[in-house]
Amino acid sequence: MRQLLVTGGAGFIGSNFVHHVVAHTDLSVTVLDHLGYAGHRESLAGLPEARVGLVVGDVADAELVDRLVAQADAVVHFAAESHNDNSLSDPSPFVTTNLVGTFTLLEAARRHDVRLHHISTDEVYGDLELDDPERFTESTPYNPSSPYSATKAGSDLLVRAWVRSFGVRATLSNCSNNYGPRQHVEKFIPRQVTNLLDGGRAKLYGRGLNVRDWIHADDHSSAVLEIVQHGRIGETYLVGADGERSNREVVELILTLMGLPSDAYDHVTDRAGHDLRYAIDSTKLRTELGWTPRYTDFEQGLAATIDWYRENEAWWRPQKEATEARYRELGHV
Ligand code: NAD
Ligand code: TDX
Repeated sequence: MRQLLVTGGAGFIGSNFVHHVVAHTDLSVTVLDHLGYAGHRESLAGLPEARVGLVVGDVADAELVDRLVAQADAVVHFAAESHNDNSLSDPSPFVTTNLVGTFTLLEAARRHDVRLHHISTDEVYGDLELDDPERFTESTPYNPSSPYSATKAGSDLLVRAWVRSFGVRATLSNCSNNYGPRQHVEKFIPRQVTNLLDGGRAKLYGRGLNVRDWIHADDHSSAVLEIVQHGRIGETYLVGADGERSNREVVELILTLMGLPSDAYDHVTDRAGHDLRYAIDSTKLRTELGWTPRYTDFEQGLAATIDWYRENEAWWRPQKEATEARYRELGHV
């Protein structure tokens, strides 16, 4: 394997993956990204031009995708509309990118017999009660709640069908909530950090009791690389780092790490259909492929992430005003 095609590689997790691949392998990467509101050319800055190229285009553009897939030894498919709140106000691009985009890649992978790894989310499984002793596993039934998670669930099922019916060489992974550098300021952690850097307040949906299972994006990247190189075709691997925390705990920790009173946040209008809790059991990935996360201390990873936003205002500032304007329209302020 020499050449990867990485879709969505100018987004949050995709760009972290490209940085990870460059640092830890000899592989070359072509990024396919339409540079929508969540994609940033700057997220690939500093990477060696000889090893990383960017093609600006759409994953649902069959002709372009066919050409790029034909040139790749493997495809890693991150491109998606990724934000639940956006999917509640306008689901349409979620259907086009997440479903039609994945279909388009699968058809190209089928034509050219190129291996494909599909990136997905734990949200396809719906949510858990706070006191449920079980966590999501590879055999948990699908039960998505939002238009975002429904389109991700649909894309997973397309991949599984293309493996079974057409022999496409694909693997899947479903990961929990990522944090780290280069995450769009619409997402929970960067929104709070940049609000506070601007002298504003942290914003907690509802009572803040919802639980997310946090993993550093670099640990997600090492898991994906492991699966691309050693995962079994047709298999799904759950990716998580035992990082369950309530949103309120996370906000309080951010405030404390930034030297502010831990109660300096507002409760704002809750998200419609808000999933209560996600939790991943990543035993299969750990035992079968020997993967372990590096960022086991959430507080340390969060502090480093806060520092990244403090030091990289030029990266996030252009997104901030439009994002908060959208949140004002949605009432989450
Ligand atoms: P993101 O929104 O930061 O990045 C998505 C990238 O895809 C952007 O660069 C965007 O420009 C690109 N893109 C979107 N539509 C496209 C299209 N039609 N054609 C080409 N490029 C397109 O999202 P992210 O958080 O980095 O998520 C990446 C993937 O990981 C998604 O598939 C998401 O479902 C999955 N995932 C995310 C998380 C998380 O916590 N963020 C957790 C589990 C899984
Ligand atoms: O301002 C906020 N206040 C708040 O309390 C925002 C933006 C969010 N929240 C809450 C909602 C969620 O319970 O924080 C939690 C995390 O919210 P998001 O960052 O929007 O993430 P989530 O909806 O959990 O989905 C994320 O993880 C799974 C990613 O956005 C998805 O792409 C991924 O599939």
